[in-house]
Amino acid sequence: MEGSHKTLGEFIIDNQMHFKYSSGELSRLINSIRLAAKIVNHEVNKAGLVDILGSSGDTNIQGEDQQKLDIYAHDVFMSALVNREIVCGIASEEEDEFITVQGKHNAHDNKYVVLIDPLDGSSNIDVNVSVGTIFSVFRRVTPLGMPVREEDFLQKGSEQVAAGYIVYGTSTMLVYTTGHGVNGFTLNPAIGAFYLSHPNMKFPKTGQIFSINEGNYAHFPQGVKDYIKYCQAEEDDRPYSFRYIGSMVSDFHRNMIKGGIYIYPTTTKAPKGKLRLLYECNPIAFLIEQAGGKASDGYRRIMDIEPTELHQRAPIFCGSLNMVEKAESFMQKYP
Ligand code: AHM
Ligand code: MG
Repeated sequence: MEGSHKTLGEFIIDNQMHFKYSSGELSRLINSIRLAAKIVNHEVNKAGLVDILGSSGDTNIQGEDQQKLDIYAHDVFMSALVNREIVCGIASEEEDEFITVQGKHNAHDNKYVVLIDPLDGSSNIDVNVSVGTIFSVFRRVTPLGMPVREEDFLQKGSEQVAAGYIVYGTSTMLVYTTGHGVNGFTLNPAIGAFYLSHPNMKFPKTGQIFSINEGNYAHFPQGVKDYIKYCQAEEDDRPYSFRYIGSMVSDFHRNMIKGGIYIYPTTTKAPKGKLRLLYECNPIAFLIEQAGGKASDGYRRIMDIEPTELHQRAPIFCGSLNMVEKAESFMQKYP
């Protein structure tokens, strides 16, 4: 396969010239994420052994409770990012407030903010289903030399300079973009290196998979109900296959490779949607657009939404361009 001998480390160096402000910092930031991903991967892969390791006196952090893996992942990503003096602030789905990172000599002169969902879909861990990490990177908008402020984080998705995810699946993959296409790297666990396995990933323009928690059907807006009926109808290339893992990164990853749509709409119980705009929707939207797909809230581009709070939620329709446009056409009948 093309590029299969190239490691992520080599790829980052080769592509550094693409970065708008090419001082090497964004490369180092991606490198920090790569390192943290390997550490988290190691723990996630041992999740089923918690009791066994615990009884043999292993002091590993998850000894007490598997679910705490999301806190563990949060801590690993935090320290990987904080210790390298690249980012000036981090916001995590696991914490109410963003944290400020000071930089060398307390100078507040680091340029990037990172928003991260350290372990998305963590309710799947105890049943051995894939989980993921999602991250989003912006340049700060406040001047260097002062502590970051909320406005550095509350930027529209279109301002992202990088975004990506790690899927801890049958193999572990890191997929990311810096605005020059999407590339996927698969971890070779024997030697601990990520190899370029999926160069220049492209979302199929159309597909035959729809992913939505249909158990919530009664609570969906009419446009979504109508679209589901459309997917199920016996006509043209339909009915489509229904696939829903309940772990967004995995559902998204499958759809990007095979072609499909993932929807988490508003519901009467979650009138603003469930997924977080800054930690989940924006980074996924950036990847999708870079891969030729589409991400919207049913009416407008996800990356054009002006955020007003860190943990803001948004409905999302994302995936193959033609499928998202079709779903939007159903939504737009009910403005
Ligand atoms: P989390 O951030 O609490 O893990 O929730 C996000 C997850 C997504 O990965 C997944 O697609 C969705 O929640 C599933 O929600 P539901 O169980 O309501 O279908
Ligand atoms: Mg999440």
